[in-house]
Amino acid sequence: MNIAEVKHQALADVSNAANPAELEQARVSLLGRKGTLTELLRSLKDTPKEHRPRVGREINIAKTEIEEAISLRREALEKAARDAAAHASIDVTLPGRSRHRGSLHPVTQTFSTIEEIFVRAGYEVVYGPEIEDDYHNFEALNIPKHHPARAMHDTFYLGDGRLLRTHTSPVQVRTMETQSPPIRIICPGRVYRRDFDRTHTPMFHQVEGLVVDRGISFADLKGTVISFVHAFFEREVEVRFRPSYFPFTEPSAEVDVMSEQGWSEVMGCGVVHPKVLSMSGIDPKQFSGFAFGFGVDRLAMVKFGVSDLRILFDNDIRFLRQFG
Ligand code: 2NL
Repeated sequence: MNIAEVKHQALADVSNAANPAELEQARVSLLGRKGTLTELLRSLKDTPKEHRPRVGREINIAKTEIEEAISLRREALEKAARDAAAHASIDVTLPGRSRHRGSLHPVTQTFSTIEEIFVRAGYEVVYGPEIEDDYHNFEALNIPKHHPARAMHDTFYLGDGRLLRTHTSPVQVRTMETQSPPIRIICPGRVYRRDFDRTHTPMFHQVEGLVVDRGISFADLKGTVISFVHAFFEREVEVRFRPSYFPFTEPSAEVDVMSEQGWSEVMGCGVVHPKVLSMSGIDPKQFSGFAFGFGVDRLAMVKFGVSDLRILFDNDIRFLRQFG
């Protein structure tokens, strides 16, 4: 066989090798000690002297080409073997592993729902400091020193006259001091009281609302509260108003809603006490207002049917994942 024929046959043998063993067999029979190409090189000594350099070069070029073809074929066969093995071990019918997406905390979700409802009704959302002074947390709300209502608030005092706000009312007081009616605001935020059991945590979340304008009455308050409760629970839950007492409103009421667990108290409210208006620079002869306040955590509990408030703050991922 001449060089061209040997090369042609060699390349055919290489590409016909169906697996690594066959390829190795082809390599040995071409390049091995008794291989076709080796024999060809050996026959060089019988070639006339003047042709040897050219023929030698041609044989070496053919050898290099064959070696490259073997190497490429080996890679292709090995890849095919790997793919086959992988395919055999992967069950494409298995369900995928689910990825847990993070989600907002139920209290954060509840804040958002509440804010949306009131913003849609034309209210402004106002935030204020969590560290307050005695005046804005108590005095301005008609709760003087030694008033029994102070004991109910279980205040955390910082020892320098400052305190952790027990409600977000001081934000509303500051708004009345700096703005003139009409005022329509809600004040969401963290508040603090020294209280800890199934239904109380020392830090909780509150939203208070305040409307001050000409001719505001208890009827406006009642309509607002009922509309809010229906929007929040996404159905026309039964609502009842019970007479109550707060130093900062007169008359005052507490609001209950009917739920799976029977009547649940969800908020307090009332017509702003004229003294509270005048202390913050609003003339009670020209203006009147209503206010309300509720615990966001408690409202979230009633809505989601949770019975122990403390689990909202345990950060147990198994609990939180249910609100994704
Ligand atoms: C409750 C009761 C209430 C208010 C909060 C308020 C604020 C100002 C003036 C008058 Cl600046 N009132 N807030 C009024 C009635 C009830 O909350 O039980 N909250 C958890």
